[in-house]
Amino acid sequence: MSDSSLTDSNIAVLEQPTSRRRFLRDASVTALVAGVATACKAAPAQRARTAVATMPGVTQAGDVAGAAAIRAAADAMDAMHEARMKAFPAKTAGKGCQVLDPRIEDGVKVFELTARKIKWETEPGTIVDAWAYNGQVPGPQLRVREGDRVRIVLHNQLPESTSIHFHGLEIPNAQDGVPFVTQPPIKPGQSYTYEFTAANSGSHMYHSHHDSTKQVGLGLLGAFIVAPKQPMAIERVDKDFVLILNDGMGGYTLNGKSFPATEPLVAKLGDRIRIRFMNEGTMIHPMHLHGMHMTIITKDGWPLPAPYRCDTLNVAPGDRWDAIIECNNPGTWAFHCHILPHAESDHGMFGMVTALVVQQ
Ligand SMILES: [Cu+2]
Repeated sequence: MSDSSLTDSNIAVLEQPTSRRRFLRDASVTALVAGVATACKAAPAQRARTAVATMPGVTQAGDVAGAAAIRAAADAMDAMHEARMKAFPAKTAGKGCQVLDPRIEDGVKVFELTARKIKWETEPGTIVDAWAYNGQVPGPQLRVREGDRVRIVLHNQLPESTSIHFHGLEIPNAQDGVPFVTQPPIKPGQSYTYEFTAANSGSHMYHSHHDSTKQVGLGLLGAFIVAPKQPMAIERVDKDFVLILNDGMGGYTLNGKSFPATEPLVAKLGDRIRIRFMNEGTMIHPMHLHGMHMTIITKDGWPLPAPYRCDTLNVAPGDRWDAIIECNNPGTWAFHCHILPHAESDHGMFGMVTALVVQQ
């Protein structure tokens, strides 16, 4: 991770009195555990001299103890930040957004989805109640080609009725998945079949459209990607990543995980990569990439008349944006939501943070 983002965020945190008080309380506990307090006691005079030398205006002998305490607190905070950073990418149980291969029946691509309650680990030791398709948050990634006939069979093993809406797909009204508008709710224990032709290509989504604040927030969502018959030249990429943003009951997540359990995007120097941003949450998330720009080529699956460049992309709820990145700057680059409370606290980075790793 680059130091510049950490510095900016830390300053923001330090300027918040309530965070500062909470930090000092937590820091004292962490310092004891980490042995930082012991180290401070071992050389208080040295630490105080160093601190005083770097604090203009501190001239009284009585300030020395205060300076030592400030330095000890700073060390304790830095130790917490370092520990979270060094844990990345942390291992957790379960991986969402895995590509689900369809079975083919008379030329139709058939996907089976089972919705049920699961336990989901968002970061090491943080296990939340989730509602999931096929045991994954996000649900499995469905990939078809423009013009394909598609059948989705949903088995509802939830304690509530549900439905699936295919977000962005232009399909017959009866398949739109909205209870009491286009279909009855799918009751607990029932199965339901959707079938349509994938007419418009692009990065789309599927999610519950029943009690959806709760059901989508708990994890009933996924990517539905329709490859175009005639791709644009710029779409020919070395790697194709899906990044689903959510801010529901699992907290601030990228593909169902919070930093440091988020997955880094790894590319080789010279690679051209694609990132398909999808927001299944209820808040806007401006995703900011360090070190390189993004070229935005599609919105909601539709090619932009004039692709544009940016390093911060506002992704609103329901949005899909596709970005191309020419990976021409080697290193490990921070890549995070720039609403800072979604990305960093006084304890270090969390939530909507990952990295683009450009290997030489
Ligand atoms: Cu955010």
